[in-house]
Amino acid sequence: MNKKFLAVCLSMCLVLAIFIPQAGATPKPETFEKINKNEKTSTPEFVSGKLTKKSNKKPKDVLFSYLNEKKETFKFAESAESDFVVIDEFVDNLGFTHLRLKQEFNGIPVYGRTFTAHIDSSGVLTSFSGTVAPELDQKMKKKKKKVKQKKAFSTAEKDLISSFAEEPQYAIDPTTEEVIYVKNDKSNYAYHINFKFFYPELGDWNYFIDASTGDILDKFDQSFKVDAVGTGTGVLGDEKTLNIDRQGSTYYLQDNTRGDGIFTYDGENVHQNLLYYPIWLIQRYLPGTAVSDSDNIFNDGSAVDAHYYAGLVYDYFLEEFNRDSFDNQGSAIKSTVHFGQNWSNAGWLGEPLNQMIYGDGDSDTLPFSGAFDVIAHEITHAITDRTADLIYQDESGAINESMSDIFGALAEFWADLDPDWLMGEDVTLSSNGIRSMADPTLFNKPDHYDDYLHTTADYGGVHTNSSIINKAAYLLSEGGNHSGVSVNGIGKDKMGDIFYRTLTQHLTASSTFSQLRSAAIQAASELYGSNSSEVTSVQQAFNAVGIN
Ligand SMILES: [Ca+2]
Ligand SMILES: [Ca+2]
Ligand SMILES: [Ca+2]
Ligand SMILES: [Ca+2]
Ligand SMILES: [Zn+2]
Repeated sequence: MNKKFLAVCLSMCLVLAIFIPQAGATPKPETFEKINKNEKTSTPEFVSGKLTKKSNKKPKDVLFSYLNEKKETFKFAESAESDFVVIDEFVDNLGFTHLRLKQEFNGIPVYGRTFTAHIDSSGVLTSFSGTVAPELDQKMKKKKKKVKQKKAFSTAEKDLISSFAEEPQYAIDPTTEEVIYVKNDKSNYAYHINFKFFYPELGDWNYFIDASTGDILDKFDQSFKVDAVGTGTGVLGDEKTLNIDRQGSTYYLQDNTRGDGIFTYDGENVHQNLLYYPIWLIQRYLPGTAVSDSDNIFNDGSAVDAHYYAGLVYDYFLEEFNRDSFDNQGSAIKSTVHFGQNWSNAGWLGEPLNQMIYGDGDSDTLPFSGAFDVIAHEITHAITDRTADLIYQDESGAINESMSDIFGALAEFWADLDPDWLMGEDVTLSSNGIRSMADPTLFNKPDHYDDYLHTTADYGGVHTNSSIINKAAYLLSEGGNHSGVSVNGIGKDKMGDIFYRTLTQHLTASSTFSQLRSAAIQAASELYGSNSSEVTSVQQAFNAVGIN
């Protein structure tokens, strides 16, 4: 990949640009791996990096030969071919093959042990996630299945019925499956019996009956009410309900209700200026550790807000524009909080990372994920990446920035979270924001094309000149007089529809301000008719900021 890797920040980044190192620059290893280990089994639970060399082999074969080479590390029983079964495979629009697998032992599924692997278009394995149930060949050696399925079922059902005042009415027939059940370092042949019911209350009970002794090994309810929702306290001290994921007795900031999920990680302040480093090194530290909690009450405010607000931004684009995540294909939204040290910024990291980063702020600022408009701003960068893909420099870069401010503000109005036309006001204590769309001059930004800042800093002043477009968008929505031009406001919904259509249908990588004007007029014509008052308002708004 020789494409420029770009960190797009909320305000001017600390770095100018990050390039994949060329030959002769920082030596780049042919392969490297970053392993997160499971504390109990000391086997890997998430491995990422450049795990294999380039290859023409099938993705599944690439993975299996990697696993077979690492058998001692992963501690599976026999061979990748006999212990792992591919249950899903697809290629995404970037050419990555996604494999989903499950673990088996002698043809019996190991409960809950599923895995994902990503293989890039050059046949390099880039990640393998999931924890292998280790050493089953040893652990299962002396175990015998002695209990009949019918007996196991009645043990489970008796226990279930005795725990409710009234007998549960099954929503569908209970299911029974033979599994290997692994818990606390113990592995057993078991019957997994599942009961789903709505009466006398919502239930989705799983029983695991030991196939050797007939005892209940474990039972738990995984209906929505129990394990999918937690609570947390945000940056500003407000309490929020969170979509979470429970794995055993640990709760994770993983929202399974939106697209392919929303995942929030802790960057653990590992490095002051990680963005200075080459991409392969950054990848060793990102996305970080999944944020978890033992009692499902999350107290890390920056993680709580990053998680909650990312979900709300997902809802905004789905509800308003029928857009399913930033790529409109439901891609997972990942955020890393506690990025850097005293970093007063936030950013979207493009290919190949595709994730957000949030700093903790400094003495003048709060953790940046505490601002909903900031999160909407960053996710809009991801949408721009997948649509107009505006080059992050000069006029196209300023349009890129402005689109993020526009949808950052519109999302804040949509969510009705103390909305305004300011950006970042909730986390910037002393300045009450970093930009104003209503009056850019409050923050020394231009509100007319005559005042366009010509500079080489900040990719050509993208965070400055964006305010010219911001002002036009504000005027289009709210109306008003500016530089002697009167604009009839059309409201936030129509302004948003016009800019969304402009961004996703008409702008291109190198669009200029003038081309943006034409594109917005085109979008408004398509939406409301070429002689509509909306088209007239678009013309007025751009006239008012001097863009012809
Ligand atoms: Ca807690
Ligand atoms: Ca891009
Ligand atoms: Ca606000
Ligand atoms: Ca705001
Ligand atoms: Zn930005």
